[in-house]
Amino acid sequence: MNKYLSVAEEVAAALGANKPVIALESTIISHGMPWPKNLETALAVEELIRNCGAVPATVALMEGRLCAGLSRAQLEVLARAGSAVTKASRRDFPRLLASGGTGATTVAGTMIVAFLAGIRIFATGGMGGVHRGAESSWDVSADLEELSRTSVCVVCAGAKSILDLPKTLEYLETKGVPVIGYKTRELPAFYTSRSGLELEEMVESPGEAAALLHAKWAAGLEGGVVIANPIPERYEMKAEVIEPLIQQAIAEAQSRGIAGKRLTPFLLDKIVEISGGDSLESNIALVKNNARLAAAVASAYSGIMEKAGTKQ
Ligand code: PSU
Ligand code: MN
Repeated sequence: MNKYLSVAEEVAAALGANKPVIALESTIISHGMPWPKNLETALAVEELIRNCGAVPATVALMEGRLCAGLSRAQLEVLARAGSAVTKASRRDFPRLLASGGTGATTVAGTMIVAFLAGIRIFATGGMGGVHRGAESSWDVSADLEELSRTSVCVVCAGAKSILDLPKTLEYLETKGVPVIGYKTRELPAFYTSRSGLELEEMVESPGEAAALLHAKWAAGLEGGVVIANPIPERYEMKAEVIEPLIQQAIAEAQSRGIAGKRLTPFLLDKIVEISGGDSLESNIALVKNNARLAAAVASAYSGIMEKAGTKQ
């Protein structure tokens, strides 16, 4: 047992009984949405997962511990503190663990803790990727490296076009990460269901997705998988509406010299600010949509593992 790992009782019991468990990230709470919508959404997503017959495990580093499954009070600490909480990716873990610090985990950070805890399916909004202008800034999210090495499935709505989506797909291909469209052959672009970028793989059902995960990992092919689930049509934003806002946010980041780990949170914040509440409502809707799909995939995956007579 990893001495830094702390798995909530409910989560440990579910894993022990081979019941579906869904990991959730906390950067989306502290850095991705404003108070109090962030707490409301975190609680609503956990409840939705329970209603789907799975157990939620929100992940964070709390006082030097890698936590899978947070109490309401812990969720509230992360939500109230917002950007004052460290954004924790793989690079930041050692410092926080050694100093007893607290951090909100990114997609990469959440994958690490999920895997250590034995959780294979993780639901979020959007993943990190290759930033626009990466040819000079070299800004490539650690999420992509983590996907290449850690065997967790990330269910997301693709990636925001704050990123360079074609380069993000190229990078994932190089790293051997399957990107699977859920009922689509096109990479979804977070607020919009379509990006015009073709995907190599698609599945039509949660069972098909679970079978693919099982095949990959049972064959000894380590590493993550992305299930790209388009935002439901009624919550979609028009590309003509969101794209200029993204351009504006990127331009402001550039003129203020914002780079490194501060860039993504800055862009997320700016887009919410300049779009009024619209982008936030779309964001919340797609996270819930991903949680629902993740629960269905996790149930199917548990079924396969049960038949195979092994624990997840
Ligand atoms: N993209 C979003 N919402 C988010 C993030 C990205 O649409 O909340 C967060 C996730 O936690 C992701 C992180 O893992 O930002 C990526 O940050 P960076 O680009 O610095 O790697
Ligand atoms: Mn970066």
